[in-house]
Formats: sequence, structure tokens, C-alpha cells
Amino acid sequence: MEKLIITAAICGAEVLKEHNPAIPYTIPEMVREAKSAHEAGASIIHLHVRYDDGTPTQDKARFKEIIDAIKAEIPDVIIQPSTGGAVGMSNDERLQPIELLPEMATLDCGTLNFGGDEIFENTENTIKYFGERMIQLGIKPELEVFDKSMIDMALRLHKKGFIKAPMHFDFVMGVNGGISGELRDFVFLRGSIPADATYTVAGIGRYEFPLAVAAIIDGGHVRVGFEDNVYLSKGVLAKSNGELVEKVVRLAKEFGREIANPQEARAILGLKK
Ligand code: KMH
Ligand code: ZN
Repeated sequence: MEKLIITAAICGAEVLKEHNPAIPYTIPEMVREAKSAHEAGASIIHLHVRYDDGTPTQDKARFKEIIDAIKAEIPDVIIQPSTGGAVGMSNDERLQPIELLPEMATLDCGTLNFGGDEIFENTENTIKYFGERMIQLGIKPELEVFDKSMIDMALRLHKKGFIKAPMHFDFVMGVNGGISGELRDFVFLRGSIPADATYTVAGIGRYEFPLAVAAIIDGGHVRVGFEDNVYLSKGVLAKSNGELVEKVVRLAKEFGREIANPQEARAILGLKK
């Protein structure tokens, strides 16, 4: 079986220090969290950024400052900026970090309810636009799918030339408005992608570690981190993203799955660097 790629979603756009005091906002906090995740075994950092007061932003200059600061400490790590940003941002606002030419970036493949009155909007034309820009800039998209219909959308847009193969999916499971994190649904998603595609699974909240185990056993890859879940176990807050990654590494060892370093992750995902 291929080595396991662990992605750490260290920050997100919604979770706050009120949920876990270790949520990073400032540049030193972002570096601390990226480093802890990488040292524990993460080869990819899925990156949202905030201003110092915690406000999410897609500002290119803020992304650059934070990416440069992370790369100064851990030059080899793969940085995967979000193009989802936060609910309500415009397309061009969200797309700013891809102008920094990261190796990868997320591409969200459909619209969904996002809790309360929030709608995370990704129309077909938005997805086409983001896909086209990523092809032009040579950036590999991580196709974020929050439901089965979003896999179907990605496959349709692949046929039309907006997304290149081999595709790499991220099954985000357990968002209030998306597919659940039940094993039955994981099997459904996993069986719905092309044979040459790769996937990672991001279980939200209590689904994080059960779904990590499913992907470890199945030969998939795993995303953990504060964006998705702030608990190490029931009622116990994780002290860092590194603690969440360490738990995945322990689980992987139990099942005989080795961990990919960033160079190995690049080879598995066909990244250029
Ligand atoms: N913050 C969510 C609205 C992504 O990173 O591409 C969108 C999100 C997806 O987190
Ligand atoms: Zn994200």
C-alpha cells in the first residue's frame, strides 16, 4: 500500500480561540502550529489565514507573509492554500492565494448549507473559473467534496476540460449541510471516484478519527486539524495540531501503514516540485 499522506488543516476560517485557545491567528502562532503538525508527520498544510484579531482573510499579502514564515522554518512542507476562504467572500477575493503559485490549492465542487443561515456558494461557473485558473497556473487542485453530487460535478467538469486527471479528492464528511461521516457514506464516496484518482478524508468533529482509520485501512489519505476538529478525544481539547497528527500516526502504525514525507507525498500526488 502507498505511504499515508497526512494533511493538517491547522486554522480554518470559522473556528475560534473560544473553541480552543491553541487556534492560531498571528504569524508566530501559525508557524508554531504548522511546525508542530509537520514534526508529527504531516506533509501538507491546508492553509487559511487570519488577521491578528482572528478575522479570516484571503488577502494575498497576508498569505505571502505567513507562507514565507512557515517555509523559513519548514522549507520542504507542501502548502495548500484554501480557495474556499470564508462564507460570503467573492470569487476573486477567494482566489488571491493562487497568484502566489502554490503547489496545490483547494477547489470546492458545489454549494451547500453551512449551518444556520450560512450558504457556502460554489456555482458550476465558479468551479469552472477556479479550475481553469488552476490549470493556467499549473496548480494541482484538491477537489473538496462535501457530498456525492460534488464528485459527479467534478467528473463532468473533468470531461469538459476544467479539471485534469489524475484527480485528487478531499471527502469532507460531517459538515452540517453535507454528507454525514458514517462509514456507509465513506464507502459510497470512495467507490464513486475514478480508479486513477487519489483521495484524502476529512472527518468533521467526532468523525475525524473513525474516518482516518477507514482511510488508513483502505489505502486513502487523511486530513486532521483544528479546522475540522479541536478535540483529541471526547471532551479533551488538543493542545496543538501536532497532537492530532500524532494520533493519526499512532493509528497508522497499528495498521502497518508508513507515513509519507513531503517528497513522497509529491510523488504520490504527481506534484511538480
Ligand atoms: N471555510 C469554508 C467556508 C476550503 O478550504 O476550500 C470553506 C472551506 C473550504 O474551508
Ligand atoms: Zn479549508
